Amino acid sequence: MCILCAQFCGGNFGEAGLKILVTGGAGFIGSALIRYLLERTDHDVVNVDKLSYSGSRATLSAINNSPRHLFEQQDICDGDALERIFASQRPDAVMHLAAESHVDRSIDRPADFIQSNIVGTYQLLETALAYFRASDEKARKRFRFHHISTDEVYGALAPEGPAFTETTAYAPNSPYAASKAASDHLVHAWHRTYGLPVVLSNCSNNYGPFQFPEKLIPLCILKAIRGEPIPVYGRGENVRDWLFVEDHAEALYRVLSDGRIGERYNVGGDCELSNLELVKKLCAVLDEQRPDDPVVPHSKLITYVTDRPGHDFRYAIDAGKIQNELGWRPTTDFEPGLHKTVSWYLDNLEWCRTVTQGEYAGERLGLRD
Ligand code: NAD
Ligand code: TDX
Repeated sequence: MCILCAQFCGGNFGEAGLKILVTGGAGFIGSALIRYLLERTDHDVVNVDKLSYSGSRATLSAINNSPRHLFEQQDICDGDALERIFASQRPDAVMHLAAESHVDRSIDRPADFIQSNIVGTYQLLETALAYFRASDEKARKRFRFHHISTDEVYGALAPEGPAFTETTAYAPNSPYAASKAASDHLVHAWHRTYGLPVVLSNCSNNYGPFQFPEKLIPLCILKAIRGEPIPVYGRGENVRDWLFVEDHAEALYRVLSDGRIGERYNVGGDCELSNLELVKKLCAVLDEQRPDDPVVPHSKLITYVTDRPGHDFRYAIDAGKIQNELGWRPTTDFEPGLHKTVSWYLDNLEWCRTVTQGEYAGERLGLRD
């Protein structure tokens, strides 16, 4: 029984006060994971993030004052820097989230995705393996490398096709998905070939606080409150499976704690919505919370725009394995999760302004003041 988190996992990762190296902890999901680790466990966190356009000190502000959180601004492609961090911090586990994460951007600038997602994962694996091999037996037994990935590696589903399982063949379509698929394969190979103790998870679309406003939900919120067109690609018929980010953070910790070495776990919200359904729900929440906006009802702003090239029609996750093996289930239903998310953005417009002032963000999204 895990003495630390018995109520959550009953697991075997489990000594108190371990040190977890999280990559990408200044981003959306990484920062939610760190908040979870600091609030719900007593592990220490070393956060390695290069602060790309989507990672921000403003996102870290909620966690930076914890003595259990150490921030290292570093690029995971820098092997020397990683070696120094592993040697000085001696982590008990790695949770690897650092990545370029936006599909549209991968279509415009794929090189960054090859570099961070593939080369960066390779560097991290090499550093972790050298560190693992040089560790004593007790540390090696405990060590885990958890690679955080996406459902997009499985490609697109037909409208009525069965949801993705852990044995669905990889068929990535966008440069982003291809780079994540490549990184998943590297992680698997480092386990099979070199014996690195890895676990993998592949999750569906996350939503919640601190998501960079290039992604559908925060982008639509910011456009809608300004009375600007809400861009819906194609006819809005594409389907995504939505999961509240705090549920993902808990799933990640369960996989780290209790997941079987070498296994992958699909994580999803069992909440399939077409983009148009989702945007209409979002507009209805905004109508309640912002009745005095320039254009109300906000749904009047929905505008069909040119589709994303190679746009995957549908994603859906079969989360049976993580539910049955690890007892994880999402706890936040979509409607309350969406209300929470909208309220957070409306209360944190200053954060939105800060993170969209960067080189890429404001111009491409049309969100600069
Ligand atoms: P994000 O873009 O919000 O955050 C990514 C973070 O990684 C940023 O803080 C960025 O600065 C950092 N980063 C990028 N390249 C780096 C590098 N070379 N070195 C160090 N740091 C670097 O992304 P997110 O939505 O939080 O996604 C986190 C992870 O989860 C990604 O691996 C993504 O593929 C995966 N994922 C995301 C979703 C989703 O819906 N957002 C779903 C499933 C899986
Ligand atoms: O302006 C928009 N209009 C629109 O119709 C944007 C930004 C998106 N869309 C559509 C495209 C998708 O079908 O909405 C859907 C969601 O788009 P994104 O928020 O860009 O997410 P998606 O492409 O599905 O990928 C996300 O989920 C899986 C994350 O960005 C990935 O990192 C994650 O792996």
